[in-house]
Amino acid sequence: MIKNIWFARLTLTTLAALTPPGVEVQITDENIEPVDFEEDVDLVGVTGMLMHAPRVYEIAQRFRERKIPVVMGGPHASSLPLEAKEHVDAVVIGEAENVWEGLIEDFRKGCLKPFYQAESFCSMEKLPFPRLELLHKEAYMTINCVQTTRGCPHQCDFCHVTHFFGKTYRCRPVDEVIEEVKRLEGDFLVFIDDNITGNRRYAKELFTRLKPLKKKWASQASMTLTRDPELLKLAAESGCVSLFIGVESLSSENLKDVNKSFNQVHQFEEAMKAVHDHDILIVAGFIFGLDHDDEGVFERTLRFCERNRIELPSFFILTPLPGTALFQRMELEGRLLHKDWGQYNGATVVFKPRLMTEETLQRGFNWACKEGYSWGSIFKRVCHPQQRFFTRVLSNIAYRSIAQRTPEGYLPSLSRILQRMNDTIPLQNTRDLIQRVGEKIAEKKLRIGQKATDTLKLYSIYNERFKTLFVRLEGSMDREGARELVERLKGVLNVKIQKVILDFKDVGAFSSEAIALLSRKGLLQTEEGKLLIAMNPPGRMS
Ligand code: B12
Ligand code: SF4
Repeated sequence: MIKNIWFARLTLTTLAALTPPGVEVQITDENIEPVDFEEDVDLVGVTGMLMHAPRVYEIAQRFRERKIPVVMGGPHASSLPLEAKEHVDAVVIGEAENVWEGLIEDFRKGCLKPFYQAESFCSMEKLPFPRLELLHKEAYMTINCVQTTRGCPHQCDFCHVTHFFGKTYRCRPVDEVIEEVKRLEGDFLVFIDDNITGNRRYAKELFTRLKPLKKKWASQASMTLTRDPELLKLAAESGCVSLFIGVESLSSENLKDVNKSFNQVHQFEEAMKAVHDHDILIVAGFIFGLDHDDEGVFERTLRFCERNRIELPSFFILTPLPGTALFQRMELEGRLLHKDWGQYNGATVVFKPRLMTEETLQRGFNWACKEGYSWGSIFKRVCHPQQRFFTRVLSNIAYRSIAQRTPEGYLPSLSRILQRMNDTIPLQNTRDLIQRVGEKIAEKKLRIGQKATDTLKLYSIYNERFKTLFVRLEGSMDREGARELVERLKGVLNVKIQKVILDFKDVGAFSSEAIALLSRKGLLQTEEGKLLIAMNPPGRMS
């Protein structure tokens, strides 16, 4: 099943292509086959992401026991070269293009250096085509993987890409990409770029040149793509059938925290629709455990995916990768639980979340993975009259088989309550509204259609550690709004939620009846009995 969605990384096929002629190369991808530790080889190169580090070190040790030198490269070795060096003979920091040949030369002369690092990023021109023929093609959905750019113009705090490539975005000459694509067998390929539309002009040229090849392709792009209708249209016309989009969070505060404010929450639904209108399947990435995530995040996110018919939701637990701004911050705040890299896999909690316990985050994530790929949820997301229905169903079945392996989870008990706490309350009566600054709005003939004031919005966040619910209110409050608020608060104060903090500063207008009700219930006073809202209304307030 997993084979149906698994494609090959370009790392080892790229290294093979960079290897000088005359050196025989063999590739083993441990995702699909075991390593033969008795293999007759002279030099071993190993790679891996952070979570693979313990296994990479084990593999290195087995070969070194046989006195076969081992070289390590890749994202992990590049972030923590000193650690890696303790387990291997040489470490390649960063890209291999400008150093691999020299390293092999040193090896031949018997003078392997401990570290190799190029002085600058490599040129993207005339890169050799990866040696895809060295892979077992039957083990993957496709081995047709091509890279058109390296890096990303953005710098999200949790992402390793900008740390690895610097704040550069390098594009290969379009001619060379087209030549590589033409040589591929079959009509489907994956562009393994981190953000294929990072340079719109380049992407438009690439997509225009791809059109006549009549291939179908999948890739990753940031949400900014959806703001350029011409680019999106070109992507679809050039054969784009699926995009991984990092949505990350439905909270603007979270996105701001991780330097991803270019994802605009209020545009999400429109953005998803734009992609679907071009018949492109969406694989959407969401991160759980960001600092403004409370127990309600799991259900809220899953319902968003169902409402927007996101074909393949991908949930991750926030994972601080060494070298990233996020890692630095977490380390400084003393929030890392350990440095057992094997568990830094995006599915295990390795830090102290701010508003939840570690257990709630882990169980909630497990619940979202399982529930998101339950038949009911799959049905809600894929049942609509668009093309490629079977692709949508089959890829969901493959994802489901992975999700099934997730350990048991549960929906945190407060999830429902928190969803209800956030439902907007419509304003029923504009009569008698008094603005915070002290004028009667009704006298100014407030129209009910006025966006800013015709509702009472609630933004609730629950801090599990302090058992406190924080509710920020925004808009206008009439008697019905106040009554509904009181009702909801009665419902939330239970064994788990012990304290509620209400923030009225963004409520622009109250009716006098609302004020009366709130103060009767003691909601307008601080714990010390001080009045919370200075209304200064004209006339007497009841
Ligand atoms: C394709 C891809 C995937 C595919 C992998 C498919 C597969 N068969 O493994 C999928 C989508 C499944 C995937 C999943 C994940 N991925 Co991923 N993925 C990538 C991506 C976009 C491209 C990889 C690639 O082919 N690169 C092209 C090659 C040429 O570049 P390279 O690998 O860096 O290799 C160069 C150098 O590093 C060096 N080098 C590398 N290894 C070695 C070894 C030797 C001996 C030498 C000499 C040199 C050398 O030489 C190469 C040429 O210069 C990278 C980002 C990127 N741009 O690389 C992220 C990336 C590798 N993924 C990353 C992550 C975190 C993940 C996940 C853990 C995400 C998650 N939270 O679940 C999962 C893990 C899945 C798993 N179980 O393996 C991180 C790794 C960060 C880290 N420090 O470990 C990256 C860097 C992206 C990021 N956002 O930060 N991923
Ligand atoms: S947009 Fe994507 S690839 Fe670029 S820095 Fe952010 S997470 Fe990384």
